[in-house]
Amino acid sequence: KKPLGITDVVLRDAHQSLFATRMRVEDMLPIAEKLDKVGFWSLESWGGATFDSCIRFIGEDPWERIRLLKQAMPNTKQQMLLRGQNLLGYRHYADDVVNKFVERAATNGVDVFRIFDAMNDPRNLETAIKAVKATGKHAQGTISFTKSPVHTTDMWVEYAKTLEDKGADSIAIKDMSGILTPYDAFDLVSRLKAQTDLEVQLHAHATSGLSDMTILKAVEAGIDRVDTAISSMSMTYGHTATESVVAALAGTDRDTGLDLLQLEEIAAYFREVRKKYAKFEGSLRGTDSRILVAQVPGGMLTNMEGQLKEQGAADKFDDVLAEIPRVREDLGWIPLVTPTSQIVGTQAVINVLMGERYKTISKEVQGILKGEYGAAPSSYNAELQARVLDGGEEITCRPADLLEPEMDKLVAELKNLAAEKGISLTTGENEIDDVLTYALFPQIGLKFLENRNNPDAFEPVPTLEDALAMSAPKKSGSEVYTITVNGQNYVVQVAEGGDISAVAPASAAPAAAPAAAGEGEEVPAPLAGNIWKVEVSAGQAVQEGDVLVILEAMKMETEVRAARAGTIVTIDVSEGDAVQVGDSLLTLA
Ligand code: PYR
Repeated sequence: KKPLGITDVVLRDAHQSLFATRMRVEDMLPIAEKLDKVGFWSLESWGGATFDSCIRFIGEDPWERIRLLKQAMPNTKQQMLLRGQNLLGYRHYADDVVNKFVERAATNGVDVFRIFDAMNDPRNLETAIKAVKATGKHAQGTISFTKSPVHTTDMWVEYAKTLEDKGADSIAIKDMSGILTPYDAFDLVSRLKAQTDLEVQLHAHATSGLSDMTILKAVEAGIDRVDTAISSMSMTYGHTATESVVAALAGTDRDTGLDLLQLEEIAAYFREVRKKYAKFEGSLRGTDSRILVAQVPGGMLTNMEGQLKEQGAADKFDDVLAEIPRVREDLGWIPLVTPTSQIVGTQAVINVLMGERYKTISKEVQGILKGEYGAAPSSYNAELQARVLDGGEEITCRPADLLEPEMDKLVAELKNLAAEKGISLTTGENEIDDVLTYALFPQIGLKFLENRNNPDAFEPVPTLEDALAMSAPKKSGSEVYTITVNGQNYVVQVAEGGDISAVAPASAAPAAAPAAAGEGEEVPAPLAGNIWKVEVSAGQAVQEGDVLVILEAMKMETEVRAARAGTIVTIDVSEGDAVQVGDSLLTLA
């Protein structure tokens, strides 16, 4: 008998995929004791986007979260997802930051580190694997599974062997898009078991409807462990239900040994919790076969929907889904997983919204084409790469070899900023954790540290009352209008028969007034986002193609360039401003 090990992902990837990573630690702790008694091989509870969401939206210290979870579940290994040399951010960090981050994560409560690289460049996992080994914790190497004309099972097996040589204790097949078919899984797992000495674990998303079948065939091929999510937090953008796998294998030689009744109590708890987060849920109700073509991971789909809504372009969803594989091909068939999912997704949105492919190339796409993220599985679109390199050289070494140690500089930087802004930092044994927060997210991290004890600076705590009010059906036959009175927009709901049934001030700012004739021509924001940098000033002469403004939109930096030569007349925005699509950034004469 060889019981199948289960990693339940309810505390991390389940809510990341189902409701945009919004679950708060207050909704985790009440069930921790029960979770701790189940006998999971591990519980995935940290990493991925949790860190980002904690400091950006929720206003919760992610370090405190992992400490509380570990304390509340002393008998269960806590597992995190780490983006290799990117840690939990969107760029490569110097090795000393990777080492310190891993050491602090281990000290604060992480027992298993699942380490992946979005390019599947093994050099990008090297430092993190070594750092985990140095702490005595479990280092799991990861195949970021994807399909393309250049990916083969041979390639995956070779990649796993390389990670084994680099010291990985086990290997995860990370099927973040849910596109691994049952028979391919059987083949891949069989070969990994035969050709490496590693334990093998499968992480599959349910989005395309394959995951239950794929898990079963992986079990038949002798897989050691699988990821699942408690049933009330399973399926659609998420994962196969824990209880389904437990029931399917009960009485077989792969019986998980887990108790369905115990699991049912946990499922009942999360069924109620989930209701509060309704407004963050995506619209998918069952299986999405578009995934099989576009290969968009579950976690990314909900984000894309949200981001397109923010851009006022929800109707462009299908166009963007079709553009994604084309961008992927241009970038050497890289897998789609953070950060490449965001990088490719955002570029696809830009390409569609601007009506011309690569009119603007995000800084991150430029980074990939320059080799800053490592080697891609296949060659890049040569023309695009040449345009970005602009005569420069592509990086071919391990990108982090070019990065100077950064910890000392970051410590000093944060100290100065804290003094300047009157931010009180953590003192004592956890002191360095604030520096790591700042290192991973310089802007958002600093803002978080500044507002750590000010809940008003973050999203309000979701409540069941708010969720219910939101989902109340609109009166039948009523219409909603936006009207403008004295420059203020109001949303008015008019019932059948003409009675006004609701009035609320609208939050959207009125569109910027067009510049008077002779004052030049407005340069509008191509995307909704925040002004990151204004690169020009009034009176300045610019050439066609000069960068005018850098916009942070959809987590990427997008340059707005001059469409023609001219002189800047006015600057209409400041750094840090939020802008909507079409808002005037500046005027050019
Ligand atoms: C993350 O890094 O957030 C993923 O879920 C892959």
